[in-house]
Amino acid sequence: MSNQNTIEQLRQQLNEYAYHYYVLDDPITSDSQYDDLYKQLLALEKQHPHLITTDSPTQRVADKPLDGFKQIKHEIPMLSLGNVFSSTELVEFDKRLLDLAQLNAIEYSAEPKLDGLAVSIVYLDGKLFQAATRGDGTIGEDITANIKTIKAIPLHLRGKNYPAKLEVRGEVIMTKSGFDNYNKQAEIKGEKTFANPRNAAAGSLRQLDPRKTAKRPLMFYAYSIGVISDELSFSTHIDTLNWIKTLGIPVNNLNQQVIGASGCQEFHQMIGQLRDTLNYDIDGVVYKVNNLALQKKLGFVTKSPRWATAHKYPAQEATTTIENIDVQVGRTGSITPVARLNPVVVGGVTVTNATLHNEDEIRRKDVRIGDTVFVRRAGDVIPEVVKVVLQKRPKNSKKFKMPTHCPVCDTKLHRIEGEAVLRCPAGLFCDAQRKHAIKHFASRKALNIDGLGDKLIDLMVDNGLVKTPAGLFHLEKNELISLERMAEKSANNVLISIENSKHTSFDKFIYALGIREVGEATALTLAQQLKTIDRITNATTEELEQLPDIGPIVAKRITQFVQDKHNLLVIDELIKAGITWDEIQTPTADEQPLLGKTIVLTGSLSQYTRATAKDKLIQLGAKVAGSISKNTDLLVAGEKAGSKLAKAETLGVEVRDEAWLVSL
Ligand code: 5U1
Repeated sequence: MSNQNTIEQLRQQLNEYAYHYYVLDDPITSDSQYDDLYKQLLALEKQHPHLITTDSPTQRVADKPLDGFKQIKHEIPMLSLGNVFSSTELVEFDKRLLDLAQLNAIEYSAEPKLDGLAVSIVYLDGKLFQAATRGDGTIGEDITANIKTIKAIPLHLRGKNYPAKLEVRGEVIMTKSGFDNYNKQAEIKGEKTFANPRNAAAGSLRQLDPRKTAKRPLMFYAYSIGVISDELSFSTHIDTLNWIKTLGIPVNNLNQQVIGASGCQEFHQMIGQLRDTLNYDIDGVVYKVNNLALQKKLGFVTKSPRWATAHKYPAQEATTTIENIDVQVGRTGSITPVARLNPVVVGGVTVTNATLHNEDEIRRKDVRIGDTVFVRRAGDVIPEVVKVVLQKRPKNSKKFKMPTHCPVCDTKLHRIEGEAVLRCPAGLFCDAQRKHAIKHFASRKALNIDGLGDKLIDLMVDNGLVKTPAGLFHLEKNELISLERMAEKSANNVLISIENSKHTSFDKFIYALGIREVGEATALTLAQQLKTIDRITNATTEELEQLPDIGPIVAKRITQFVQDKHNLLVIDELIKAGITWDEIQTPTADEQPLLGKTIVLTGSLSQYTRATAKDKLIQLGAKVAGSISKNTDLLVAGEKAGSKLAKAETLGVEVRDEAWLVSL
């Protein structure tokens, strides 16, 4: 084969791999195989520089920084979108269009609205010619050199059926995982970090040196076309997007065709539930009239199309000021610094406190009292301080110093080597830990003591009625009635609930003890494998490590817990107080269809968090491993599965999807 043919074949192969990876979301090669081919191509092009073409995969990164960004006028203005913020406004939007179109129902393309940067990319004769930011909608900046570094964007369109000129519009984003990695690395190198993935994507595209942009984990999803030289042969927007995909350009795979306001509302809800599990930020969804002729008929209002609207979600991030910083004592004595904030609405909820995690984090982010900060609240996660707005730091900002003694019991705090957190070692003799331990013991997944809420537990501990979980079983009615706002009937109900909780299951009892790192799944393993409390309290770390899914850290936590004689005393008192459980049954093969199987999880899952999926697999009898090896029986691959999937395929490991896990 001639050098030219080899080079062309290598390019084709690399483009095909990229298409499967970025567009079809279905990789067919491993990263290392891709890299090998890339190196072969690079070497051949070096030997034969006259054969280099501008659309070769090796030509993504220009080797010189730009002097500045040229301005580019968009041939067709890049419009913005109108907004609806509620289902009432959505119904009004739909009704307005129904009236104008004289129809009974309208079909929409419903799409996630990515929180990135809108860009326009022009292809001439299939070759990426020019890319620009949206700018003010009429004039944007020439970011061609930077856009070319994004591997998801083809330098040459796929196939042969593309128009002479095609402008594709869409959003450049930075993935959440890429953003976290980028910020971590930037901190290590003492470089500028970004407040959120959107700012990171924007900052990356406004880089004058494309070699720097090339190192940023950027992604692109197309959502419409602009200028096109040929007449479109499609009658719907969704068909147009599907065609864009065949040209090798990524299109979001969550886009859906829906009917009417109710279909839009369902989509809004469904994407809202997925929001936290997605690897990119979204700030809403977009509804677009699907029929292109109807779009044309409906036309525009000033700067936005009448036929489309965005339906926003509450923002997950806001800025506010730090009024003070103090510390909280956790269930296991961990000391967490907490920022007391000027109240601010984040994700639809008023936030007054945000975690600062630990002393290292405060130092790393250089957070001070008086600072203006970005606060983020996503899903069930505790609000956290993400970044300081240094430009707004007041002159009198105050550094925070971690306490040396527990703010609740005054015991000297410890920092265990290798751990980031400070701890109060006083255990159940610290009132804060007492309260947490009793709350955990009574919680739904533990002994599930109805009517024993956090406030009541605080009152009981503050009034000296209970000191350990075992104390609950010695409570007297008159003691309860003596508490603030506790009537006789409520006191009776609480005592009945406590009595009813005495009979439980062994795994729930173990979970209720609140051993660090022992969640429900580990508690179940301990119960099923060791069967008696004595075997658990006498087990060595080596014995524990032999059990399915118990690693050295968990094993150490368990032995540390039982080495503390106060904990053994509490277990003893609980049993003496009358706590019982049925003998634990060894699960049947039917209940544990995955018994003995080693399973690896990869990619992002939409229905479960990774932790829940792991728990479910363990409950089904599987051992969950972190990496693929020849001993892996099965890989459960979610969305965007990458190198683990490729490795599994190379090793011939069976691969299943999330639906399979759900069906089990
Ligand atoms: N998914 C999507 N995002 N987004 C943003 N589609 C979409 N369309 C847009 C914008 C600004 O604008 C056109 C409908 C005008």
